[in-house]
Amino acid sequence: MHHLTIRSLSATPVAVPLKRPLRTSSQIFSTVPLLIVELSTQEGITGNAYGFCYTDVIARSMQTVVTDLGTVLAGQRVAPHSLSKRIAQHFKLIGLGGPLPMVASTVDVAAWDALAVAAGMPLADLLGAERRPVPAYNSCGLSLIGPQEAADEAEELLAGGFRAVKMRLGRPNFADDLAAVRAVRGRLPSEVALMVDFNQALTFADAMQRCPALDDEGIYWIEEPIRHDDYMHLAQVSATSKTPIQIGENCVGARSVAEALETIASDYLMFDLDRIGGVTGWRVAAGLAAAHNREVSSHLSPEVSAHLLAGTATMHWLEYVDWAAALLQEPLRIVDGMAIASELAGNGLRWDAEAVARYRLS
Ligand code: SMN
Ligand code: MG
Repeated sequence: MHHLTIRSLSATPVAVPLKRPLRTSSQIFSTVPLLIVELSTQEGITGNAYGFCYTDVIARSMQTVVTDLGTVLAGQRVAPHSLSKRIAQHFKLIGLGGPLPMVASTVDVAAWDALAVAAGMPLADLLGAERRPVPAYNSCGLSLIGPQEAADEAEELLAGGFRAVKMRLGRPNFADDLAAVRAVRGRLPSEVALMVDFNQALTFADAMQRCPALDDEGIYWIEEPIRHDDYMHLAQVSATSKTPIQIGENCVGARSVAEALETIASDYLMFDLDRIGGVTGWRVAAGLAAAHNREVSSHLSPEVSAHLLAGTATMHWLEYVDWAAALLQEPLRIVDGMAIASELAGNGLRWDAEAVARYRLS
């Protein structure tokens, strides 16, 4: 097959129940709203993707944005580089912000999936990567809960051979965060890495106190202590804290990654597939990070991120969440704490139609 041509886009909003409700410092999730996106081609091949929508109403309302974008892209060649320019042009005046980067990214991911399916190759292979296992941390719990409950849960999260877990911080009183960290750290074997995530909860002044106060608590990284885009202050927090600072899940496109790198806002970077610009955007951003010798992890979307991290020169950690597992014929495999990118042709996202119908948002 020489090339593929877009016929249409379709989107299905779903809300998948979580095994453990997720309490972050700003939002509590008991279900996760995802938007399933399918790109149909005139040649009969379909490309699949999903985006995380944060709220049900966004998942529902982006459905029509995706199908409308399909009418704009119909007849275009499935060439992700050209498509991403076309989509950026389409959203130029309203601006690629809010949920729109997720729309653009899922279309890009679906386009790459269609290409990989047509080529009969797993996505990583199509991108020229060796499908090496990626170290994964378990992010399926450790919300803002009490210390004993957190310690018990941390131990449960090691099932599957995980050698790293992430807990949420940002309780009003730092003493409560510290008690939870100590309970969890004390329960985990010393070789298990413990990441913590403030989800932007702190002011600059609080971060300058609280991050160095965690210096000797055996923490692997501190994520988003303050506003995600306050690179100048993040740089100061990074310089003051011995524990590496991690940011990046809120970087929209490679431009903000370049800025974060230039300002040395953090020690580590993580890319969110939905915000970074899908496969195409990831590869640009990963090139920037590699040029700065900066480790790259993934945020959510573990199935596709496993392919991309395998091809990322400065591959670091994959964030494992099982959110989409219930929707998939073949959920992402974790073997001995490592994520194994799917061997199927494409990105490995093949829907379980019954599950999609069950969780569909009306
Ligand atoms: C996070 C992001 C989005 C929803 C829940 C939790 C968190 C993470 O920042 O990094 O996992
Ligand atoms: Mg985070």
